[in-house]
Amino acid sequence: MNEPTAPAAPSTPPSDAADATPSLTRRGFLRGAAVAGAGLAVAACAPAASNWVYPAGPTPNASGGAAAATPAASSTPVAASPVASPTMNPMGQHDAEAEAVVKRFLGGESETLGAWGNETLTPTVDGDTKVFQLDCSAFAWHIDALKDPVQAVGFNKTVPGPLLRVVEGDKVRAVFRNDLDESTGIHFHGQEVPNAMDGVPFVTQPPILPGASFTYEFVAGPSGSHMYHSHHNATDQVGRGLLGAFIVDPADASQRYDALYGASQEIVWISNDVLGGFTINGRGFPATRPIVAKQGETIVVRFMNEGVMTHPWHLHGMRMHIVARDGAPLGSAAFHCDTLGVNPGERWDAIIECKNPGAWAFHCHILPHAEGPGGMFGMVTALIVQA
Ligand SMILES: [Cu+2]
Repeated sequence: MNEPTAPAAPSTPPSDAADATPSLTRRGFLRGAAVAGAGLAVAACAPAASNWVYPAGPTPNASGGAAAATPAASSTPVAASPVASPTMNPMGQHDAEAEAVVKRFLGGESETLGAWGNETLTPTVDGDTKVFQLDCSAFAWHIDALKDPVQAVGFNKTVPGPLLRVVEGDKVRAVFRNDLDESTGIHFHGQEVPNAMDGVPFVTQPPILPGASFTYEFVAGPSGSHMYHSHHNATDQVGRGLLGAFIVDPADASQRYDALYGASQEIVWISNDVLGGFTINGRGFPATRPIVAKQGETIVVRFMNEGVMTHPWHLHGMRMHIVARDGAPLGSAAFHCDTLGVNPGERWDAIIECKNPGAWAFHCHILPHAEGPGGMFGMVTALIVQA
């Protein structure tokens, strides 16, 4: 199976965004998508042929602040014909801001911010054991190109941390060095580890003090989508980014998603709702990465929730086939949906047949997590299906 769509991550910081050289592949995709950009805006901002419009000029919420979108209470919502006519009000500030943020997204902002998380970390091999070296540290992290960076803590200086990938039954050794100014402890969420390897300070181990290291050793299993994260001062540490994906492929290759469903692309999708607001893989719209697929391609999305809130993920244009929860195949209980609630700590695997061409909004349907008076933000991306 192919790795996630990640192109080579440019290291250009946002201040040099104008000189950035985004992935040509992805930029090419996005240029193609720009043709469908109006479609995205329509899909995401429905009702496009609205029965209300903002008046021209600034609105009380035009700054895109946290105030809830209350179009009904805006000064003079105008009941307009659903059929456009020359007498309709011109686009207002809301429209202009919504359009501008979509243009930033389609212009490839996601590739101007430097490294992305979820890059697969290749282990070294010691005899029959796969060895991962991880460093916990604090660093500045950009949620998007315009906001000031946030002070993150994370593994190997990305949020999420590197993707750790092994095969069921592998012997795993993960060495965590703590370069934070506070202690930590690391838990492999979803793995049936020996108790001493469970990573909860004062329950199974002393905290990993600043400057110290701790080595976790276990046999990988069960298979599926799992996570690793801090289990010490976790509201703050996980909230600020000390988290990552731990994927255990089934030992029986016939049970992997490429073999079972013909999935040719895999997206790891880790949500968080503390560091810098509402994020997917450490970034908020319009700096989230689009998923780009060919028409007819089948992809798998591994949803993981490292935040403190439930997020119902909604895909426009196509249904998702939900085939596993917390790493466990659902078998005959697999189901189809277009909106999937993912609770904190849960992982759900979705197979998507990309059969409907276009640029499709893909977002959390708790609307204050995704769209406001300044347009879309936070937990929004798009599935771009190229015909
Ligand atoms: Cu949400």
